[in-house]
Amino acid sequence: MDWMVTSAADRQDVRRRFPWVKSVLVGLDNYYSPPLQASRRLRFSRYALGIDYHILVREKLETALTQIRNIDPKVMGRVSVDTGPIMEKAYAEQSGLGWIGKNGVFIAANIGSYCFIGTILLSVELPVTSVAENRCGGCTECLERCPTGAIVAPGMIDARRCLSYLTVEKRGDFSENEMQKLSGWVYGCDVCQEVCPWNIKWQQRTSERRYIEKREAILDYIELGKMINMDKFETVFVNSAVERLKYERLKRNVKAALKNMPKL
Ligand code: B12
Repeated sequence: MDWMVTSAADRQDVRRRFPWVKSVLVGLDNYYSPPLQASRRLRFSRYALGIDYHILVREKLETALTQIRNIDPKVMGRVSVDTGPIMEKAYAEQSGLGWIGKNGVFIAANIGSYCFIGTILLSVELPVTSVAENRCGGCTECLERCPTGAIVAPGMIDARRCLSYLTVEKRGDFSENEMQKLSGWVYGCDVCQEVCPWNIKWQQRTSERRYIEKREAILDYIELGKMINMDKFETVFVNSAVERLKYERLKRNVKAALKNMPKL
């Protein structure tokens, strides 16, 4: 993830790359789905149980941008979801829709943190919104329950230790220590969100069926354990965020997780 360093300056001020920007519109999309029945040994993050959010959030924001342009065709705009030089959580926090939690994830008021963030950069001045109150207070559930202690300080993540980084971004083999900490997770990790009292209070099943349309297929697939195969990988994960991981790395994750399953 060297790009985080190389693009750091651009990330701090989007006008470096897009000098015409006057406002950033933030869009949130709920992707929450209830946990699955306990019989499932291996865990898979909720954010990747359906069609890739890069596709769906962009689709919705492009529609919004078209509507903005119908109102004023002179408006310049650009949609960005995840991959642009934009600190999406920072803009979400500036938008007043919620706050960045101690788990380092943006918690939207009345929705929780199971929401994707997308932005529309605009060449028009929009009314400035005020930052919402940070409501984490004295709670430290996420810091205490993170399986690898990756939340090194409130809101500060040592990404190298985060199971999401290890299962999604890390290339090559896991160290013995990393394998022992997988706790059954084979793609992403939701622990710091599952233990969050605000999620327990606000989480609601997404109305966007496409975010969970692959749920059963994905879980049947990973439950094959060592028997997972390449052909089925392509069928199950087509158009999902997992495609980028490729079969070999998912197989690495499943084998490592099975070898170090937490004792029930
Ligand atoms: C790199 C990345 C990761 C890395 C590193 C995570 C991290 N915390 O840095 C890894 C692979 C570990 C990861 C994991 C996950 N990710 Co991720 N990730 C990103 C990505 C692409 C960039 C984040 C980044 O720049 N990090 C670098 C640090 C330094 O910046 P930061 O995280 O934004 O936080 C700093 C700034 O916000 C800054 N800040 C705050 N206010 C202000 C104001 C100003 C003016 C400035 C300059 C700075 C600033 O302070 C923060 C601390 O330094 C974003 C998409 C995006 N473009 O933002 C998605 C994103 C943050 N990820 C997302 C998700 C869903 C996850 C996971 C939950 C997935 C999963 N279940 O496995 C986990 C959660 C891990 C965690 N607890 O944070 C969502 C979060 C949605 C939400 N509700 O917040 C995003 C927004 C993608 C999206 N488009 O929806 N992710």
